[in-house]
Amino acid sequence: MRVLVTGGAGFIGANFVLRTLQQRPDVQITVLDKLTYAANPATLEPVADRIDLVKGDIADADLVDSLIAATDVVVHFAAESHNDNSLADPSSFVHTNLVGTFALLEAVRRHDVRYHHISTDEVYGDLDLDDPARFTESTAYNPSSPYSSTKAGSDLLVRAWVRSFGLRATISNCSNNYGPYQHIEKFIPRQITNVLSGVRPRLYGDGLNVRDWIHVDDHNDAVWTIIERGQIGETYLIGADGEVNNRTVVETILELLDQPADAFDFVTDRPGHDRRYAIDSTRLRTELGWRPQYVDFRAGLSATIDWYRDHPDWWQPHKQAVEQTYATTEKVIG
Ligand code: NAD
Ligand code: TDX
Repeated sequence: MRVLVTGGAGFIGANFVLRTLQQRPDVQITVLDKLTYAANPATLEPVADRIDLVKGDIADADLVDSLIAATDVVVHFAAESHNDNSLADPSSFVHTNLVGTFALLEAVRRHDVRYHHISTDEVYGDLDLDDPARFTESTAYNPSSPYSSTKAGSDLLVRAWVRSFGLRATISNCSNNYGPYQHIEKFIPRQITNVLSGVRPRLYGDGLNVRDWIHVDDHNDAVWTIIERGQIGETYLIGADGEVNNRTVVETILELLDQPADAFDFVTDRPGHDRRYAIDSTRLRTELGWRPQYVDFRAGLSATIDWYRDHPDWWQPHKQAVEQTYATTEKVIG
């Protein structure tokens, strides 16, 4: 089977490539990645001779057409993925998440190729802390940020291409991922590498916002489950019942790194900050038989801390620039 992985040099895509090579040696992988600031080519260096890595933009219709003509399945991870960046400048989010997805869909349509679309639970907006509800496949779309609205738009393009043109596509909407190779602009690796650098972790607002954490390997196993057994035209929510508030995550990181649990700062809140995400993944579990392997968040977090501690060469060269960018908007408030 020939698989085209867009965004395969980013966090989730690279973990997908590495795990697929380990577990499915017969799969031939081509990665299409623009190698933006979010990519770290070092992640794929150890497998460079086992994959084709094409540097290019998913919105480049000619390039995308030629690659899709020679593949059996497209797994579309490529995106601008960080909410804070989308608030500072949304333009690349519209380009990649909307125009880029459009170029892929048109090529997939021309060549009748199987397509799996990676998306996020953020398309559903947020829930109150005391709301017993969780997101399901039938929750109405209500995105809050430029990032989540462009992801929502890309999902809707896929749904329309399925209905109008009979595209052989599936969609998955997953909750917050953690694990190795995640860019240090994101919450968990930012705080881990802060503590490892002698800097205090930073919580937005009151720190009580809830995210539903899932290990990246569980996400990627679910993606393969959907590619192999998912029903064409359908959407599956991926989540591992991992709801935790941000303050608890920071306190756990501090404790695991032998620091006082209160050695963090509160900083200015993110504008429009979604309060809580929560996924009900019953459909994926009952219809397709998927189960998460990482059911102990503290153990998964501990392993992730070990990974960052053991791989300073992967993240240290980028730490100062990431923190300088945050420093332009962030103020300590307590
Ligand atoms: P990431 O930012 O770590 O990686 C994105 C990759 O896409 C990078 O390698 C980047 O170079 C590439 N890219 C960006 N623009 C491109 C373009 N125009 N053409 C080609 N490549 C381009 O993101 P991630 O966290 O790995 O997220 C991957 C996917 O999963 C995204 O679609 C995201 O919306 C989705 N998702 C992420 C999470 C999460 O918690 N990180 C949760 C649910 C869904
Ligand atoms: O320094 C920080 N302090 C802080 O309190 C950072 C970077 C974040 N936060 C908060 C904001 C969120 O409540 O932590 C939570 C997680 O923040 P992010 O890592 O930026 O993730 P989020 O905005 O929830 O979006 C993530 O999950 C869904 C991914 O970045 C998206 O790509 C994915 O779709």
